Amino acid sequence: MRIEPAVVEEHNVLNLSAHKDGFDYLSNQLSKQNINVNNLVKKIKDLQIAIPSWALGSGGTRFGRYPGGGEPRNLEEKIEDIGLLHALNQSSGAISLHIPWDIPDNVNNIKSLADELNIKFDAVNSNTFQDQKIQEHSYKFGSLCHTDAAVRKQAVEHNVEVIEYGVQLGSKATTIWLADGSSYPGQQNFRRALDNTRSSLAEIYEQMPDDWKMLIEYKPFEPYFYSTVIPDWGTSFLLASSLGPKAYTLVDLGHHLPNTNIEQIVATLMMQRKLGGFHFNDSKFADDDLTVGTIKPFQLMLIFNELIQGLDEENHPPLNWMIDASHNLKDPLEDLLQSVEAIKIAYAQALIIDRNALYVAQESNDVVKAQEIVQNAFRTDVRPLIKEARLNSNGALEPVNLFRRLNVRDQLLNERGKEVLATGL
Ligand code: PSV
Ligand code: MN
Repeated sequence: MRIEPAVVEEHNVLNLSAHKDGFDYLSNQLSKQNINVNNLVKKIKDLQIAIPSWALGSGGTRFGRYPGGGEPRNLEEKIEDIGLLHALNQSSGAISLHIPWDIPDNVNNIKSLADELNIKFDAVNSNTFQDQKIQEHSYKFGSLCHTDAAVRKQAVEHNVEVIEYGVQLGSKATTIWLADGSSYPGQQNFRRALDNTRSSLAEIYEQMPDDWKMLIEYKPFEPYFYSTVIPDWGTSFLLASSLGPKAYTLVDLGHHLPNTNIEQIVATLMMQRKLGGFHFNDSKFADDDLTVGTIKPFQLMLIFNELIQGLDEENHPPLNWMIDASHNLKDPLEDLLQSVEAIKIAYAQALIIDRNALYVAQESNDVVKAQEIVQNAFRTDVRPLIKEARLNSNGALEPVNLFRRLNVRDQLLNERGKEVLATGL
């Protein structure tokens, strides 16, 4: 199924006057604060968020899964689903593949389908957290960190293969998340596990093209419960620094212990020019993979505040932005539309922070003023800016409404059936 531009245009005509009222009011308010609204809208419009191939199907917990049906059955259909999102919001113009779930049968066909739908290939992801049917050695006790050199070799070769698929498709980055760790005290020697991981990563790094980035994800728990080999940003930063300029740390919002100050981690990594990418989601307890911005929207804005400063002030290399969420209760496509919207809202709120005034308040230790400045931005309803940015790029003013009015899920159910389970978690 495809959504034609004329359908989006017709929807926009119907919603235009309501939007204009809100937008004119907000523009007026922002102009009084000396904010250039056109620049703001352009920045919001330019932010593209990659969609992971594994977020298009229903997620589950270890207790069960309740698929809604109509899920993509193969890579082509995953790209088509992202094409639907992109047609609606014009902000989801990239897919992130997970190998081996998404090995392309025919690279040229996949590339031309993606081109047709204006979709690029974001970072490619390796998978050494599951055993595949045809693989010789098991990852039960780790992959790049394994005590056995043969297992490490197999995992290195898999990662190199992932990069090769990425090169064929035009990706420029690989994301490595390792499940490696231990569940019981004494099970693993921390230092040897980290050292093995470092040398395995170095072998992968050597085979990566010069214009590529390696994004190293960290996570303090799960699937193992006592330790993980790369538990935190410090360990990821240590590895990225020892590997070289093409290696960076990747921050996944769900990969922190409760109450971690993620915005401060972002600031530090950006100071070191070592932040490589972002996985957006939200959480109440752990790696809940909830829709980004639902539980902690203020924190999301504060993170964007640091990201904007880092990108402006440190002249930091561009980041890979991606949603990494799971949809247990909602329609995955609707959830992804909400996610992109939430990211853009936080971005816009951070963009309207009066940075000069904040600097003065911080330097003079005016705590109340500094708090007022960030909270004023957070309490501004910036949604008309997001809609205006979508309108300017021929996206839909109300993407979720249009998705529902077009009965997209029913059509996908008719095409693909009810029983399909997309690959993923
Ligand atoms: C692990 O929890 C993770 O965040 C990594 O990014 C994986 O690649 C992804 O989820 C899906 O498995
Ligand atoms: Mn992730």
